[in-house]
Amino acid sequence: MDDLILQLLKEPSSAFLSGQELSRRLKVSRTAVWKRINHLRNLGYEIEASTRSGYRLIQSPDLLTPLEVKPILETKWVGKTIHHFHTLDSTNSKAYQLALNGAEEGEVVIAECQEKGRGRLGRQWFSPPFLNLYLSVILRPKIPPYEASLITLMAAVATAEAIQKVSGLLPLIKWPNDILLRDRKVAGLLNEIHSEMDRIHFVILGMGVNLNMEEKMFSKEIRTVATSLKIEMGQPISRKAFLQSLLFELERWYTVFLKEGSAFILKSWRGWAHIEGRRVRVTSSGEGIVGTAVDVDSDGALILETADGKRKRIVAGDIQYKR
Ligand code: BT5
Repeated sequence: MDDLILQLLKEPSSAFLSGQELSRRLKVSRTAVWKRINHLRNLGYEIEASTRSGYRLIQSPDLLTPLEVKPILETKWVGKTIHHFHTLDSTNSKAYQLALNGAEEGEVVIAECQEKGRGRLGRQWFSPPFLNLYLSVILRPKIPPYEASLITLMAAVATAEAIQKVSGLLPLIKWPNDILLRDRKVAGLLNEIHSEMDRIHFVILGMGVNLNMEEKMFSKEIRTVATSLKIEMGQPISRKAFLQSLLFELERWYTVFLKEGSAFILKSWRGWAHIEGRRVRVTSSGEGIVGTAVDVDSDGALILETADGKRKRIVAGDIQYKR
């Protein structure tokens, strides 16, 4: 019913809508309308009430509900269905469940807050409410499973591009899934795949982007390695506007990937990552290797040259840049 009330209050013709009119259109009592209006106020909607004229919507909060988001989306199919939650354990887990139950390509899961936001390898993603973006997109690409890591590279390119377009700042992609500003992590990606040997059933593209978090809100452990767009820009940013841009870039780059294949994605990824020739320490399966990054290959693996001149191919791991 909240969605319907907001829809009515947002109609261009409705400066004020009387309690009577609302109760008639919603088929509930005027007391019930009044209760829902109070509930919406608690959610952050500024609604003026006048005994003579009724209710008027003054301002909407920066919530990521379908009602707030869908009218501004510029995509053809990504985000046509948005599953919005106040709190979830993890948007990836929810999207995975929905996909198992037949959810379609392009459906998006958004949470205002995650209680068990997940990073890779059992790590956590700090996800406090109403500040940032935590979302998962369901994709069903018709590609072999070994190409799935290209989807991570594609999503990193789309995220970097959205960040640059919204903020004017120049992010750096750090292999395989971090987006950095001033060498600090502003966004992380967690992609999970459900497949058979030769066929992908679906990919869950999980994205966490720090938008309005302030430095003091980060825990001590990550304060020196994490940042947000607000910290970097010195002003708050509209989560809705960022989401609009992110989903637009994602749809665009995914379409490019399906049409053109990996070459175009890799070229663009290299442009955002500047990894060639950088000295890095790679931690992979508990083992540390130092070397010079040569490139990423067409499967998204990192190619590293060690001091003895040998080349190693690293499929999964974390890197640290060395000076
Ligand atoms: C990632 O893992 O970077 C993937 C993060 C993906 C989060 C999204 S949110 C929506 C979707 N649903 C989920 O449950 N997850 C996805 P990884 O590379 O393992 O990095 C995790 C590490 O980053 C942690 O161990 C911390 O050191 C650091 N970290 C945690 N929270 C952070 C934050 N909000 N901002 C920056 N760094 C953070």
